[in-house]
Amino acid sequence: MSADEKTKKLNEIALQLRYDIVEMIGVGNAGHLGGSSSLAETIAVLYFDKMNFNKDKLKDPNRDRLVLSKGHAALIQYAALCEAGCFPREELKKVKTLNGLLQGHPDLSIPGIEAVTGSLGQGLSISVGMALALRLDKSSARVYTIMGDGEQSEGQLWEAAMAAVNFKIDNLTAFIDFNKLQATGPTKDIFYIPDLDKKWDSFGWNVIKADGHNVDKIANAIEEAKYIKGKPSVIILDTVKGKYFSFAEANAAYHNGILTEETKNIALKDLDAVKAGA
Ligand SMILES: Cc1ncc(C[n+]2csc(CCOP(=O)(O)OP(=O)(O)O)c2C)c(N)n1
Repeated sequence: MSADEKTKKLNEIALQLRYDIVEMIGVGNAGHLGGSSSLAETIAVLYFDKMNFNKDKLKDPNRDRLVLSKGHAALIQYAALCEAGCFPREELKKVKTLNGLLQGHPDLSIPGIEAVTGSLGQGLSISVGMALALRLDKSSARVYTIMGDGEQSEGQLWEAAMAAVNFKIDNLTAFIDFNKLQATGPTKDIFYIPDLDKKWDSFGWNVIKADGHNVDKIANAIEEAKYIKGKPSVIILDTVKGKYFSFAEANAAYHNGILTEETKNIALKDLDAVKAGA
């Protein structure tokens, strides 16, 4: 496959993941549209290009692990696991129902999920433990962790950040979904952490910045991180919360907003327009 074909394919997958998110939320239900769609390109690149991930080898000791520390954005991970064939499509219609496989936050009962998350701040600690264990096993597998920018106010995360540097962990790549919003408004108005890049740098991490909606830039950043030895890397993704949904872009109301018949139709039209322009 040529580089251009790969870019096109990954953009198509990212778009499909957004269609899946809309399908999962449905009408009359709340769902994390904003923080899921800001990650569509990153999740597409990880599962469908960069990670050693095979739906038929979910317990392979050498598989790469993805820990979604911002577990409330589970819909984007469910969409990718579904597109990869980990469970039937019918499950998408049963999200958050009593008999459904897919619950509001990632759970180990779901094929392909590596960690239970949702209580913000914990994913990096889990990932540091995983990365250390893989190193002890002399495995070539990598651990990927996705955090939110609002999540950066969680203290446990900084403890894990220091531990990762102390243990010279270089089989771990973290991401920050820098979409500038959290649940109820702008991150800077709720808990302002200026110079996120300098903070991570001062903690001893290799810091990379990337356009979080450009699949090539994301892929390059992931590749660059792989070759940094003796310390972990963090990729700060410049993203838009609610990307491609006209009513939800940069709108905190759609952190976990309800879709009506009308907004669902607008959402589908927005995605159709992206598809037509692609
Ligand atoms: C420990 C903890 N405190 C509070 C919450 C409730 N909560 C869920 S999402 C969220 C906002 C997270 O913001 P951010 O990390 O920026 O996520 P994004 O905007 O990318 O969805 C909060 C406070 C939680 N899940 N865990």
